[in-house]
Amino acid sequence: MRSWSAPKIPRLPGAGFPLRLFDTAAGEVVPTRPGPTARMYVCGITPYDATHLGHANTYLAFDLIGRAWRDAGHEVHFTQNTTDVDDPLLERATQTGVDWRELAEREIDLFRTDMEALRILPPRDYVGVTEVIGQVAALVERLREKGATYTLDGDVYFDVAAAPKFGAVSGYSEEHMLALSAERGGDPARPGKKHPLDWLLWRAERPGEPSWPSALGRGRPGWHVECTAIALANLGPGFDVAGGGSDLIFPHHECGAHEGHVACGEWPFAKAYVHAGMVALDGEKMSKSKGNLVFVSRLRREIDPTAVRLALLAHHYRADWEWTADQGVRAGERLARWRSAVSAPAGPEAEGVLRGVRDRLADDLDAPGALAVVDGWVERVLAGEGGDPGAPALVRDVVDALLGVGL
Ligand code: 5CA
Ligand code: ZN
Repeated sequence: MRSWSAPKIPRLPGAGFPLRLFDTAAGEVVPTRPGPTARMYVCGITPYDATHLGHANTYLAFDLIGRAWRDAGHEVHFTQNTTDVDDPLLERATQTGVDWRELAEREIDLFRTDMEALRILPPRDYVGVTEVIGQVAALVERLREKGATYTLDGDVYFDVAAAPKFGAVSGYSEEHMLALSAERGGDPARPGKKHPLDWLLWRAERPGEPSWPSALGRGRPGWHVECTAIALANLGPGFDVAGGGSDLIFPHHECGAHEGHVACGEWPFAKAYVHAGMVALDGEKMSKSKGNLVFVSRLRREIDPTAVRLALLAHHYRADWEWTADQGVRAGERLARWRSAVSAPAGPEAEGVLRGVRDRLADDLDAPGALAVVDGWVERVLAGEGGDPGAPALVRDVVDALLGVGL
């Protein structure tokens, strides 16, 4: 699938610090140790509605990771899927009388435009599940050959008993897992399953639903296995970061990790599982199913998209927080101050800004700390301090390359 276009990234003097990130599986901040090419998989949208601020917040977190790795001298191989066939998409298409393919195409297009407006670095591989059904089915086959699956009325399930490390990613209790499974697309109560936490790998054809031929019979992929297959095909096992919002910790990333483990015999499937916090509106997590959404496409007509990005950066990526309109106003004011300061003929030396922003981002993406470093320099310029005629241009480049904020 076509990705979106990449913003230009200015080159900065020297190199950034090694990046440390909070790994959900480890339960602590750990150093990332990528090779010359850092490999990252980030779960993409289910395209049945427009991009909201929660999505934007999540994709911004992984954009910062890509920028920090690049700055530290790595190439970045970034892969993202689109869940372009799944129950919520099909349900929405039926409700609105639109063909599911048309709905997906329209929302993916809007997503690309939103990502470009927010200067999110594009994935190298942007893969729609419907483009790789054969790959997904082949992975399910492989899991079947390993004895990790069983069939129930034509549907193929992963047998959780075949995953010796189940729970290692989320660390959740079985009770909590059962509750989340029911809430997030699983079917713990389905009669005939060996264990309530067994998950669907291949859904046999149902009347009126799209399906594809495969060695497993006609049908379509279950959710988790699509990401495992796409990550494996593009990045291989043992990649550096698997990521998404914290609502993907369980079951999505937990299940995917064990599919990868059983299929490849390698653990961990991803070296770090990184999760962004949830953005809320009116006291509840923003979600397409609840409808309490602030769409990026609408917001960026009201305020400068660069201010939208700054408003998101003002929160730590792991925090859960609630959107309020005044945050957009404050971000707009900050943007105006920054723009005014980098337009000054000179400013106090900016090496410290470069070092400070690098330092804050390397420490588990402390974007609010990085903004404070820039604010400090900006306030001095606006108070009339000069000195170095090269400083404003350097700050402009630092903010652009590392924070993705174009001044
Ligand atoms: N297609 C699957 C992943 S394979 C999916 O979860 N799609 S989604 O459209 O529901 O979400 C896309 C990404 O945005 C996921 O990483 C999800 O964790 C994140 N996300 C969804 N809602 C929010 C929210 N309110 N705040 C922050 N991130 C969110
Ligand atoms: Zn995914």
